[in-house]
Amino acid sequence: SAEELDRRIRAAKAALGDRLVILGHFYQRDEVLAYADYVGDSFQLATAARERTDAEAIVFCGVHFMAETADLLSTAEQSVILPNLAAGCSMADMANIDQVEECWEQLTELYGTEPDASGRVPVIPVTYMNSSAALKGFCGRNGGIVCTSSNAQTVLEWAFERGQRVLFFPDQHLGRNTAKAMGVPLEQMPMWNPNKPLGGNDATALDDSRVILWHGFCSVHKRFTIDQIAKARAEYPSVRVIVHPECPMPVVDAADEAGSTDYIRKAIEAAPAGSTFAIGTEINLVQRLAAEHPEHTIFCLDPVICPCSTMYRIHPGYLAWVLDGLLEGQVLNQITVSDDVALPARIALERMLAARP
Ligand code: CIZ
Ligand code: SF4
Repeated sequence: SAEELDRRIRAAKAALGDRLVILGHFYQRDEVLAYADYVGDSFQLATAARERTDAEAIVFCGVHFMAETADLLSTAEQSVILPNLAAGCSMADMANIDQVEECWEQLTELYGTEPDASGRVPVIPVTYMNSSAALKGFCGRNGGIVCTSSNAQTVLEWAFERGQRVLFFPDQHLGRNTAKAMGVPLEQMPMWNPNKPLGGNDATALDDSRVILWHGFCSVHKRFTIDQIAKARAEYPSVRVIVHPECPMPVVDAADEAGSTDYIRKAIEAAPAGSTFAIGTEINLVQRLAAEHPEHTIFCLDPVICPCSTMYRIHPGYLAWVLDGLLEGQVLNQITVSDDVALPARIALERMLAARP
């Protein structure tokens, strides 16, 4: 029962004390976040993992790539635990290392490896944080870098200083929305479809390319539509519409603003009381923001409650199970990134941290 689980989780937390840290992503359900020592987005949580070197066990209530990132940034003595191994991310799964290597080979054939007159290499790979450690490692090995939804523009600027073009994966929407805001024309953003030779793109599109977009998307954020925005504006003429940059381009264009979770939170916090917000991002986060800010009217653009289905796979039962394991000296569901991947992946993450203004 819920009471029984609550009792087990609290008892384990009390017994383990500072040896345990529980991290909870913004998109987790409230029943799980009730036990989290830190709540944040994937990058904030990875940073928390790095700061809590006193904790032997890091239990990550989020999805697989986030637990991997926590393992990359934590010490070798710490173990990272994902309460349910089936909590993946459908977007991260849309680009696997074999497909990316294959793409890279074809792009190298097409563009060669020679830098241009100003020393810029033909292609710089950029991976969104929402990707496997293997892809972060790929970027580390090939002159590339990681980005988050908060620093995507800074990272693309970094990449354009060093490369003639960017290969951006896995999220086409974040890549397109960010590059468009920087003035890159849509014609110079061909899409790479890993299922077709040369991405199924004609060579001309690839010749003129500035950003080659991978064919990935977030199944939660791609649900938002311009009709939902029109409806919100009709109902609340003064509404501020803020969407996440993982939303499709027409939705980002129709919104008042687009930004990361952190951006959305800060915008709400800075607004005068009595403001109305329509938010295009994951429902658990939107409902929590609404509960935390009774002085505003805050609602989700999508009227159909739609959480991230893989985030939802973490529930208190799994949390209680891994904590009981720790009490018995067992590390269940440990996430480890092997050194051959971890070393270059850390390089790509370090480049991102250094690129930050
Ligand atoms: O869509 C997601 O999963 C996001 C934005 C995660 C994160 O924390 O960056
Ligand atoms: Fe992946 Fe989207 Fe879920 Fe985030 S919200 S974990 S990007 S499927």
